[in-house]
Amino acid sequence: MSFLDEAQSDVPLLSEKHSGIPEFLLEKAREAKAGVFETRTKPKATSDRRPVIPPGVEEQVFVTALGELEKQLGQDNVERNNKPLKDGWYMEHPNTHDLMTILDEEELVPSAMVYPGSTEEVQQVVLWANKYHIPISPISMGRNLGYGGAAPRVRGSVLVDLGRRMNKILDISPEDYTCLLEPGVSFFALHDAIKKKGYDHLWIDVPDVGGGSVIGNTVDRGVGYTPYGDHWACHSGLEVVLPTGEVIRTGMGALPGNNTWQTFPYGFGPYSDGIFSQSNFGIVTKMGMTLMPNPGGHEGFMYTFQKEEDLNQLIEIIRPLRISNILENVAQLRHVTQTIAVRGRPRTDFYKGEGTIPDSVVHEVAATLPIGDHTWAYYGMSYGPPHIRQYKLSIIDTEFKKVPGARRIDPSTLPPDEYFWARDRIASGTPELHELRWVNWMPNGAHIAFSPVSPIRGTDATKLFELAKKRHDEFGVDLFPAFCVGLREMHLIVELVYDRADPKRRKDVLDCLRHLVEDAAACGYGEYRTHLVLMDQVAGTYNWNDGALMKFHERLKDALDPNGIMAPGRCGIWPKKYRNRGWEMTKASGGNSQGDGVAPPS
Ligand code: EUG
Repeated sequence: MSFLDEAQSDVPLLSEKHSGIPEFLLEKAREAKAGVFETRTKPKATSDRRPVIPPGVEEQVFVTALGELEKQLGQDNVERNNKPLKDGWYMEHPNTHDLMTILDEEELVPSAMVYPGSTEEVQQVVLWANKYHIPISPISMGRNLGYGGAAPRVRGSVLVDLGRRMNKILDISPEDYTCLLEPGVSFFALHDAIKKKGYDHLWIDVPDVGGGSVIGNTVDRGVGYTPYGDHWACHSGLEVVLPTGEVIRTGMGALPGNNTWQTFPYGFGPYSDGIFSQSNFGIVTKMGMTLMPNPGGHEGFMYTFQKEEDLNQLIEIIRPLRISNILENVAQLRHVTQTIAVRGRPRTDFYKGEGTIPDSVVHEVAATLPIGDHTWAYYGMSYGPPHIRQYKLSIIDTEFKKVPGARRIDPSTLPPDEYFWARDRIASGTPELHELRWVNWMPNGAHIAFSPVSPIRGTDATKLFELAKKRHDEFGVDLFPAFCVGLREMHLIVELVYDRADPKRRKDVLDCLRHLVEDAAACGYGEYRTHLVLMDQVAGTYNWNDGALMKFHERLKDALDPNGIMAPGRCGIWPKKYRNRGWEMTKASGGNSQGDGVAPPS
């Protein structure tokens, strides 16, 4: 009936569990957890559920097949998904469904979860899937929250949870500044291991929340906030199990006896790595990652800007500074509404009305914050020893202050629990947990991201902001935009927060997202990454020359995965036997994720 037992159990530590929290963040995690359960009204699921069957497979065949896999992997490593769907929260997330569900939570559920313990066992799972024509869906750790979490796109797929048993750091090289990882290594775990080894000269790059898998985040082309923020660009070398069961190593990994797998990403011949990111062409079982040298000092800085319209001028100032590396990291430019929400209090503390929270209320609350009233807050980082930083920071100060009303916030005036310090740690390679606090804005808070890419131009920033604002007003969703500034482009991340226990609000938010994707595409903008339920639509916007790119992806899919077993539908790529059967999710399909069966094996 209640979730008191869930709420009262302690947060697992990294020393106890591969997905656990490092000691230094335990108190913060306990507070975050209390906040999450304080606003939870969604009844806890208690009853067992009807077992789910993969499409195109008979129940009896499926049961026999699972029995066979149990013999190979061991009984503890094969689980049927017929138990109650237990939501947990970020640190204790489920692999049975999408914790941040936007559809009915029974839509995107696996039929079973399996836990291979080695690359060989991943191969066995893949061969098994081919034998019985069972769709499988790999996850590293399942913390891709806001983009689908652990869920498979095809209901009834068998989830291959790699992280539980494949979570070793295989190598950290203090000479080459590289590491070699398995899928279950989180940013928390990698940071912890480097600290424990005393390698103070090595930095990692972390995203907003550090619980995710380094491999998972990188192959989904996630972003962090140091100069090494483009994770995909910073990886070197993959080991991949193909959909037919063979294993390959990419780049220098293909050369037996090499010592350059993690230092030279390309090897010889076609650069294959690309087809294993945001795809369903293979399961990455090992990945090399480059590490950043400790720059010998760092200094976080922050500026606020008063008016919404300042965006245009500010972005024009940022572009040349960023391209020339005076602004050195992937910084964030955040909107005041999210600044308020990231403090972790529910919206009802400030406003009890319907529709979006009024500007007057937002600014009244903002005026009481340590950083004062504003509309935009820029969080940046300068690296190097003091005299090097001073040179760059003085240029930045002169340029930013050209915006009327711009204010530099002196960090020494900010209390230790201020969000600024979380950004300060993230931009200097220390993982954090603070970000997810804005999920408490709504009861049973869930989030899903709209993530278009644009050049670093004032007109583009303004156009995307206005476009998002218009649709948010229409659907009554508070606007949480943050611009993450890469080297020549920006990822605008708009997080839509909703009550996941309220079907009406879920539908509103999904409708709003579908409009946003459509509106953006009409202006020539595309998303850099998206949620499972939006993948067909987003892939459909990348349709130059009569969909030539998707046709190419489908040819690769049919060649590499003739039985169509590997994560069907992921990133909009459907294997042959699913095509033309209504599996694509569009505006018209509403909340239904399932098509009309699959073609029989040929
Ligand atoms: C965030 C950042 C992302 C993303 C999703 C969420 C964090 C928002 C830069 O990429 O894809 C504050």
